[in-house]
Amino acid sequence: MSHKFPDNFLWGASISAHQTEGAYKSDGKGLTVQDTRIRDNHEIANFTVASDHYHHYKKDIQLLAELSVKVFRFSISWARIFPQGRKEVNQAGIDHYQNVIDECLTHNIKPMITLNHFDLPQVLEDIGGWSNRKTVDAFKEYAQTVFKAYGNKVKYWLTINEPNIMLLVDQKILGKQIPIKEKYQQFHHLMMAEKYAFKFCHELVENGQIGPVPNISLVYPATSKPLDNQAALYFNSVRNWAYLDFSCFGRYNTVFKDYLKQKNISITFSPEDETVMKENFPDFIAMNFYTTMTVEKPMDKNNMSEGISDQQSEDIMDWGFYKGVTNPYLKKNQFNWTIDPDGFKTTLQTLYDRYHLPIIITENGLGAKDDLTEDKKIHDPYRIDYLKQHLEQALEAIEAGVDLFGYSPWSAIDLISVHEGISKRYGFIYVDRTEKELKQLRRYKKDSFYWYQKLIQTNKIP
Ligand code: BGP
Repeated sequence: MSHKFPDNFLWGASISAHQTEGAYKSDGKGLTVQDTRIRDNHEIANFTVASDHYHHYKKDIQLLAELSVKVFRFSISWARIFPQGRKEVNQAGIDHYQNVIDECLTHNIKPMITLNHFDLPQVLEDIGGWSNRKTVDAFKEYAQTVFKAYGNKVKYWLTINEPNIMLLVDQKILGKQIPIKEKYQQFHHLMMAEKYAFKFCHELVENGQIGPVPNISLVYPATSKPLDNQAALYFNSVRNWAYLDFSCFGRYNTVFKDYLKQKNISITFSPEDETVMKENFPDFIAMNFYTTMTVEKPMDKNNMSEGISDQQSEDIMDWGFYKGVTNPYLKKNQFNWTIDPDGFKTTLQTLYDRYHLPIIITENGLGAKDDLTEDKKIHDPYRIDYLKQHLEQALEAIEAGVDLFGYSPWSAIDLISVHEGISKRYGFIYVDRTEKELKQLRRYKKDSFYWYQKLIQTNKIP
């Protein structure tokens, strides 16, 4: 075996709009739930400035071209296109992404666009957000508009980033607790919105390809006790498979349905749902992967609640079903997320054998506190190490038969972490966000930039 990645492998790098763009009120943009989210308002962590990618996009794409990436995953801010969520299109918003796409194409980089990444327009949130079926109608209008505007230039599309995490696991992302009765209905509305995205992409974009974007963390049982295995089955079904089974098979799995039944929750379907969900399917799966999780069957109701607090942490608690525990066999990063490259291979194999669809990794990476040295260097061997270990496993998965056609890690440039602001960085490109730099936000290439560049150019892990 050559231990090289396939010749046409899509190497990429990823970002999202609200974590990088800034310019939160510029050129007619409406506010989003991320702009209004209550959080530490310190300038350095501020999403309203972020990495000011809105004004630096040319420079950033030029750097990505130097990195040699073949694909750039970014999201469109819905509120730039429709400041009121629907109806009146903001031409400046359309033009902005047209320019970003053209800049990518000039450098021979394929754009891969996420329709929505955690930033619902605030006006829609004000009418109940995803609880209100009208938000699905607004999304349909938005998706059609975007496909019509850019479909002649963009082949790869992603639907809505991580509905499984945003609604079922980690409410910190939205900065608020959604009442339990509403959360599963919201989830269903998101699932239906995605089905319409599949439908419109296939109708409006010639040769267009579209995929769901789950965050998958495979769940292990803490011991070989049958009840711990059952806990893992339930958490796997709720966290990982509820979303993808609906996308790829057009139904919720029985374990998820039983989970809802035991919680006395029912989901309301609209008359057209049955047809739309069974007729529209993805072309590939875009998977975000950071870690794996370990659970046991909870036996003590003390301190147990329905809510789950942090996406990857151990403090998952769901009485009657599962409880997160430390996995003694895995190391952790500075922010307490476990590191599990072997689990990455297992996840890829599990995913491929379950859905039989091509897979591209659209997020994987290490969040860390990076230091800019006096001579403007960033030495990040820990990031290189993380990426290397995961890519070795990705290569093994490919050699074992998994149809993995690309890898687009998180993140292209430094951005504002959802949970930790700018103190947690992921990028290959450092963004100087010290107070005195807030106007310039200068970019510097990290050691990992040169490492990844070499990897892409040789198709081989250095
Ligand atoms: C994913 C999100 C990203 C990203 C990442 C890391 O779930 O899609 O937007 O931020 O998690 O999370 P964090 O920023 O909290 O480190």
